[in-house]
Amino acid sequence: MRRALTAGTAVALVGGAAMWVVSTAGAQGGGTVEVEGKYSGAPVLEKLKVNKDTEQCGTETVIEKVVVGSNKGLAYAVVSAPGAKGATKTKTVIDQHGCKFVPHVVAMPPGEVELKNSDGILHNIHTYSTANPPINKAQPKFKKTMTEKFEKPEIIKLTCDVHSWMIGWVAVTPGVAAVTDKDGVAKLENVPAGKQKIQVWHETLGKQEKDVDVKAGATTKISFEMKSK
Ligand SMILES: [Cu+2]
Repeated sequence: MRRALTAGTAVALVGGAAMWVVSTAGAQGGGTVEVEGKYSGAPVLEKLKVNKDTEQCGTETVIEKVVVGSNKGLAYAVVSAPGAKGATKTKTVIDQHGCKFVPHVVAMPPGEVELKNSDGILHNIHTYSTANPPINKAQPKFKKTMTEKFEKPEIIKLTCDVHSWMIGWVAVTPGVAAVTDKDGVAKLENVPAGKQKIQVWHETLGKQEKDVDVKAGATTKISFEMKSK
């Protein structure tokens, strides 16, 4: 009787191990979604004369509202797969450099963000948010880094009250997300195979949603086009 029980336990363990192997293979069995954003209109750039902190800020700046690259590629669009959970990412860093937020748009999982002040002048972090507590904090010239937390999914506008033209965006997304580069391309890695929704957001052009059928171990390409409002 005792022997039979032992044998039964061993079989169950082997069964458990086999299932574990299968589920690991499933987690790695995602695919890549390559998203290409297009905008057929002209870039929208607002030039401004600057008369303060000109040593760091320059005497003219550009507010980039719609940035269009080669082949009509739309830059700075946030692309995300809300159905792809458990995104891991290295620490998110936003620098204040040349009196601009660099990068202009970031996508990050809920958690910490490091705000750098490489200009070495007074900046001020002022966020506009509803799900996350708003931040309105001076970052004096001697404070090279500040760490803040955005724990709730939301698109947060970042401004500086010292330099009115400074605008940045932080897309806090629980799923896999990326920002389109200067040619309008963003890659979402490790998206689970099968039908997924892809959400697109642009600061002045709005939102779109696309369906994609993700193939394990392969790259699926999709595109979207945004129009001026
Ligand atoms: Cu500033």
